[in-house]
Amino acid sequence: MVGIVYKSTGSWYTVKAEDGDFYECRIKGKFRIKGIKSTNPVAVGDSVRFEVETTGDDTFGIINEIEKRKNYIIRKSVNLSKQTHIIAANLDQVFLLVTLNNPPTYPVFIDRFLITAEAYKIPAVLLFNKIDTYTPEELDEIKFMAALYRKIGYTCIGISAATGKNVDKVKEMMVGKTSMFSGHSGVGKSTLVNTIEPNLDIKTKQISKQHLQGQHTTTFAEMFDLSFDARIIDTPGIKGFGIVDMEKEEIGNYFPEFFKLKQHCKFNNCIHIDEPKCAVKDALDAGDIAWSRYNSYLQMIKGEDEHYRVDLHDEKK
Ligand SMILES: Nc1nc2c(ncn2[C@@H]2O[C@H](COP(=O)(O)OP(=O)(O)OP(=O)(O)O)[C@@H](O)[C@H]2O)c(=O)[nH]1
Ligand SMILES: [Mg+2]
Ligand SMILES: [Zn+2]
Repeated sequence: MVGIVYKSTGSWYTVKAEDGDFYECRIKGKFRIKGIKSTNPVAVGDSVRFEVETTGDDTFGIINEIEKRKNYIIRKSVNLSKQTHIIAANLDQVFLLVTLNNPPTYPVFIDRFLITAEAYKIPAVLLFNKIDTYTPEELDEIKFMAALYRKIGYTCIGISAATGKNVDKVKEMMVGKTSMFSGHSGVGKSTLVNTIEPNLDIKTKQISKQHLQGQHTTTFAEMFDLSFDARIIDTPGIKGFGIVDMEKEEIGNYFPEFFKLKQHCKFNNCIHIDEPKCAVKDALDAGDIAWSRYNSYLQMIKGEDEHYRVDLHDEKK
């Protein structure tokens, strides 16, 4: 049988077969995909082949093949670790939820996420959530960030999952597509899914527990069919976003505003650091490229970890 993985707990996979029935599946013993060393060989969104087995009253599936992925979002929990994790596969677009505070989302994290999406040509949208909570000064900061990313070409929308503000705009973008919500824990991913489709009633963080930073409310990625011909993957919050398998020379290609200028650099293999007559550095000096972007770029080139938020709880792998 053929189906799509809707949920993965690491040992069990919920697969929706073509006929619409859901099966709880396991994977065959030593099953591994060639070339990818990830902690999860099968990810939400994967298209799989499986056989149904029945023992006594139990019916379950055995996944024995994964179809080639159109794309996927993969990350390392820290840059130096060899452990990689495929967050989801076969996506039409990804939404990154960003909050200014509670929790803070820093540009370095946003940029690492965007670069990974660019590498697989997955359209990415930034959703600045919780706009109902900001002071006028904070709103200015959000507007500044949104303008910065819009200039590069990313769609940015200020939303409130709590009040529903601009959620219709998000829904419009989702029609006919498989999308994913990503971002730090507590930015409101599950709340937004609930606002979009109230009858799903996904568990979200209770207000009284909001101070417990680093506690993940959503613990496994899960896909939901929505009533308006759309699919959404709700994911657990991520703290850091380690870039996987990118050559130094290639990273600049995934910063669209750098890539556009590359042809004007003196050297065609310019990595925009010490080279003379570098169009990217010139644009930086002229204020046409944001320092925060260049800073993120340098960090990725040097292979440094982003600065993680101080967090007492260990991140879920
Ligand atoms: N004021 C306000 N609160 C919000 C908004 N969106 C989410 N929240 C609150 O933020 C808290 C965290 O929301 P969740 O939806 O659980 O966050 P999450 O991103 O799913 O978190 P994880 O599952 O841990 O990754 C909850 O208490 C929500 O009620 C918003 O737009 N405005
Ligand atoms: Mg959640
Ligand atoms: Zn250059």
